[in-house]
Amino acid sequence: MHDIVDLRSDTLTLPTPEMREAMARAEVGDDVWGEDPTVQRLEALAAARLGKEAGLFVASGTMGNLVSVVAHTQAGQEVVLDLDSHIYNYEVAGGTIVGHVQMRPVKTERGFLTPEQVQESLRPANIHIPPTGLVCLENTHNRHGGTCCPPEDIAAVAAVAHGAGVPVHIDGARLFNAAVALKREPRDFARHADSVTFCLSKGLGAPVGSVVCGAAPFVERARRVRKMVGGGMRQAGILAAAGLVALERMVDRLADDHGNARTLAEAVATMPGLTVDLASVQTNIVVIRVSPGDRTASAKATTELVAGCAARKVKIHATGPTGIRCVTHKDVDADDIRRAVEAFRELTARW
Ligand code: TLP
Repeated sequence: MHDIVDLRSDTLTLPTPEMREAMARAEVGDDVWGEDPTVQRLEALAAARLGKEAGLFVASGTMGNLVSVVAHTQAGQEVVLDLDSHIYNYEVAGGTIVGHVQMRPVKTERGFLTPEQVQESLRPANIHIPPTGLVCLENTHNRHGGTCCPPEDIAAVAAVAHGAGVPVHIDGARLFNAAVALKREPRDFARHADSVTFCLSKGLGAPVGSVVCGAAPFVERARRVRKMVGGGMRQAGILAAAGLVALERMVDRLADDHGNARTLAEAVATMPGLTVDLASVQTNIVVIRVSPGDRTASAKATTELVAGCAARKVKIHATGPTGIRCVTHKDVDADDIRRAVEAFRELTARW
């Protein structure tokens, strides 16, 4: 039980005592000089978990995706990705600005490009047309409610891209949630992709950082791009030490977060004026539609719901005029979920 139930994001997780301890003791050096042993241990462990040759510790998921997009592509190429993807919507057009690539968003059913959609999006060789330089996937999918894409589906998409000589990047900010939910190894997902970014600072609880994994030459290019965007960090082992604890200790417990999300979703789905697509609740995200009346009434109800929850010390996030997202994580327990359900119940009782 916590004083405040914070369901706004799993990015709000606080480092564990073990992480703080590891940070205090971390052996460090200048990582730009290649002399930080703790960063090197984290990069090696991450690469091993994902079955890749090398890893690169970066400041954030956004930086991981940016350096990957830029390292894979050349200026003037096109990147095929889902319309609702984080890279397209929430990363401040970094790939376009830094890498000079054009984004080609494709509307998908559940956030995952199909092999047919990738096939249709590949550009023919023609003097007028930007060549396709990269396909990006997102797993789990944030805007679609934490849905998982199984390794077999990734393989099918990658086969089409690779057939045309186009690399595949996975924004796996929450890849470990997908692995735990589908009871598969992280490397099963990564195997079909040329690069994967995953975040240490979401459900895994580390204070800062993500890791990009891929083949050694790709990671070397990504390392140069990281330096270019100011991400060459010095005694970064202080941060990497927490990341090691995250990878070694915090993966299996993600199943608890998934159970809590399910409990919350099933309760909310029974409440008047609230809708949850229970099929999409596969990991730690619950996307709620608020529609007790017409659009204006629903938007007002959404604002009131967020404020009413806050007054009950339950923090939730409005993703749009009539959408709410709740994310479970290690700092939300079963009692907290009961309090959140109670708050929703009181606030919707008279709708
Ligand atoms: N997502 C954050 C916000 O930016 C929306 C959140 O609270 O969910 N890929 C995916 C799929 C993400 O969900 C996020 C963060 C990122 C990349 C970026 O990671 P950071 O925040 O470390 O730059």
